[in-house]
Amino acid sequence: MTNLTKNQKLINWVNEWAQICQPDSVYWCDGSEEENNRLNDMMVASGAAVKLDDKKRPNSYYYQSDPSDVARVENRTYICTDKEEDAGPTNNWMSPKDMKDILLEKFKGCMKGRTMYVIPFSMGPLGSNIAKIGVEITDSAYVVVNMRIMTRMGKAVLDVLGDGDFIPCIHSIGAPLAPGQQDVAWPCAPIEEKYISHFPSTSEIWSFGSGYGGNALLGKKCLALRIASYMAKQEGWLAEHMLILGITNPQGVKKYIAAAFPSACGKTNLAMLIPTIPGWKVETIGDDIAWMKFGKDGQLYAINPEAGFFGVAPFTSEHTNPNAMHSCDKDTIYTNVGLTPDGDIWWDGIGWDCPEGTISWKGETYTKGSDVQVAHPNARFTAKASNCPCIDPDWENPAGVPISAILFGGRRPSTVPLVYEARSWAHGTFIGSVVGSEVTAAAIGLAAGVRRDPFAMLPFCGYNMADYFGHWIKIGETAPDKTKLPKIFNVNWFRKDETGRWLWPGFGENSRVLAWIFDRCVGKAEAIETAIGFVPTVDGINVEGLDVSKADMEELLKVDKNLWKAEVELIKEHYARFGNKIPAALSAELATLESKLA
Ligand code: SAT
Ligand code: MN
Repeated sequence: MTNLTKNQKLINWVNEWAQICQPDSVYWCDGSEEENNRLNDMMVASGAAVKLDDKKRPNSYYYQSDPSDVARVENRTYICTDKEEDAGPTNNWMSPKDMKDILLEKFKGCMKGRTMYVIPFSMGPLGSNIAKIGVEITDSAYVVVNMRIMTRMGKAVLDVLGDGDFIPCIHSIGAPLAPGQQDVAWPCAPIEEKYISHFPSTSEIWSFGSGYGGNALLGKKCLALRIASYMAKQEGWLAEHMLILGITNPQGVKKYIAAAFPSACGKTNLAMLIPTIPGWKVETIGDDIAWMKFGKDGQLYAINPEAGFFGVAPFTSEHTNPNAMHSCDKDTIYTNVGLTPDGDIWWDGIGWDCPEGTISWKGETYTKGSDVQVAHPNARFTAKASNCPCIDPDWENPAGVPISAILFGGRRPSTVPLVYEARSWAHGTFIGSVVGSEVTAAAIGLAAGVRRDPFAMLPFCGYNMADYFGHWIKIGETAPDKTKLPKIFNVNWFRKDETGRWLWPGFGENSRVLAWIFDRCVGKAEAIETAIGFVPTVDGINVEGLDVSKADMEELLKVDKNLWKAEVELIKEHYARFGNKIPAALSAELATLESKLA
């Protein structure tokens, strides 16, 4: 029983699942600091967590996962719809009935010997008309303390919910304890028993067997992307795998940009970028997810549904991303990084040598010259957005921020120029539909190599991806004021020359490209129209003080017709996957590109 809510539907739902999962007790999370401290103390006492040195890393904790549970499991992630076609060719599919039959068996008694935590959470600022409320049931206290950072969580959410509807999210690590059985530090189920299941038509999430990241923190990829993308299609808005940043020019004019890149393309780095060009400023709204809706003024407004960053730790440093480094100075949960003998953390690329005696994510001891992998490549920090030094003053504005530009991009060593602008919303949709990049360490079970990752949504689209393309086209066609639609751009920080040398320095220097984009949005910067869209003139991008030659700049902005003809053939192969479901507007864009290249 709880006195935190009178929502009978919620209480009944929790009781029903308590009967199925048979936990020793049910605990309703109020989200208080006292509760958080209690759970942290409990996990330190049980050996699941280590409290880091309070002077070095105040209020921060360290976890090692089970070696089998280190990332999202795409091959165990399902979209459950009545018809397979509605999940589409890019999702694993099972019928809702078959999946629920399998999972109900698994959930039976799965929380024996454990506590069932009830986590009310809001994706988006409490009370925002773009926000959604979910309730996650979990048997993992690690999930509770992570959800407290990543979402608005606890009693305040129940107060806003009242007797309204919530998105039910059921999670178990799938490791019941027999009477007297000793627990392990990171309990979870074997890989073939993990199921990350989504039921879009009933807005439900059932996740079994994993305690890690997006498999277990169900507000993030499961709700805010897979379920929300389906809702967004029904309701006429956009739920996207995009960072949101605010950029201010030297005259004090501010614009907001949303950007989608596949994992491992530096999304968090771009969201927190420190411009190298004088007078410009970048501030962060979010680093992973954007929910966008048209406002009464006809502009597209975005909120970040999250409240924290679940960032990849390795190669985050004072050099690559000082703002991310300082976001995790305190109040942070570290998972699968190294633990140093003085109670600090370490990972590859952190900017200093690994201290002797550091404990690896697998519990091995590092000594100089040993080949111990200290941090897992997908090691993470869970940090509060409010601790980010460059957080935007409007990051919690319930109305969101008006979006002027949308960027797409991937890791493309050749063919794709540093930046180009779409001719129209439909052309921009085409550009988003063909985004491609390298496979990320955040996803296991995939062959390495370059893959298409449309809109960076491949693992996150809760319905048929071709219908999702169609939804994007429709958003453009039905926009309340087409002149106020964001401009769409493609960027590529990853161009190389034939010798494999990077042509563009990246990081803070990307502000030069953002400045060009900003100026395009206010009708200032120069561009030339090419077959693929508008490309900057060779001196269109400010390279003052930058060691990039004119020849390199020409190469970076070149549209090589032969390479693009080959690209067109690859795009046809990519589209073929969706058969005749590809929207006519996108086939037309492809035909236009082909004819412009002829
Ligand atoms: O584990 S998460 O899904 O939260 C992060 C990622 O895999 O991109
Ligand atoms: Mn992501």
